[in-house]
Amino acid sequence: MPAFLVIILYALWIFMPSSAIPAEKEGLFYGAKALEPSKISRDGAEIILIPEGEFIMGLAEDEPLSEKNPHKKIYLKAFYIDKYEVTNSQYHRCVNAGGCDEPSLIIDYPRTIHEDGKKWYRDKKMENHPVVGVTWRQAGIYCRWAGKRLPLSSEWEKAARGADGRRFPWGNDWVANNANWDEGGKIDGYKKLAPAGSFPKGKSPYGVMDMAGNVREWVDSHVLKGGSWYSWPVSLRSGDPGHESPVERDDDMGFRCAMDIEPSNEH
Ligand SMILES: [Ca+2]
Ligand SMILES: [Ca+2]
Repeated sequence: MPAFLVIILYALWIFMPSSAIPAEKEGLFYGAKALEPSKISRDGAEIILIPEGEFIMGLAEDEPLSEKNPHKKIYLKAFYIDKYEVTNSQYHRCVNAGGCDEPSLIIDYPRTIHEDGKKWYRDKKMENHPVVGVTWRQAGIYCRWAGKRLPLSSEWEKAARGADGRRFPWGNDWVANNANWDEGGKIDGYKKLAPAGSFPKGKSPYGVMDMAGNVREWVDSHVLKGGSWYSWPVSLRSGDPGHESPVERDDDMGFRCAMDIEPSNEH
């Protein structure tokens, strides 16, 4: 099928209504141990518990290209994940502590998010914006510095969409102002990056923010998930397998970290 037809099919499909979502049943236990639903990790970031259990990963039968990535049930142990995308101020602290290299962008890049492509992440006005211009390796280094790690693709997807196979973090139907995507700023209010957590109505069933849009996020497998301020809705679907980028870093590429329930460095 020609590429433009695939794009048109995607565009039509995204606006189709869909069926209701059943309630989910999961426990907040790890073995017999009750777990805190959220807490603060070493870098000061709030982390949210994603409970043990199965979830539906991938694309439903009626979604384009689902034959390559069909719905399947995946079991995951409980884990924690950052509530928000890692911000410039968080990343800056790691740089100042000598744990991380500075992020970087090409100054004259046409989409650049700041007039000074080198210093955007030091701008006070952008402290709470997600850090961008970080490679997969830099993202992993930050997470380890913070006592965490990059999420598995499956963990990221469960944290985004819950257990019930919904298309978006908030439900099955596309809602144009629940996320920061590429609409020119007139619908969601942001032409480029938004501060982390700007879309509370777009939160996931566990309360994780910006799992659709704003920055697409590195996961453990070198893939970027969730789409960005530069993406169309189809890429903001939680079950979209995501894409390896042809470039190592960009102004819409960021990340968040995950953490095991019992970190190996705790004794
Ligand atoms: Ca936008
Ligand atoms: Ca995101």
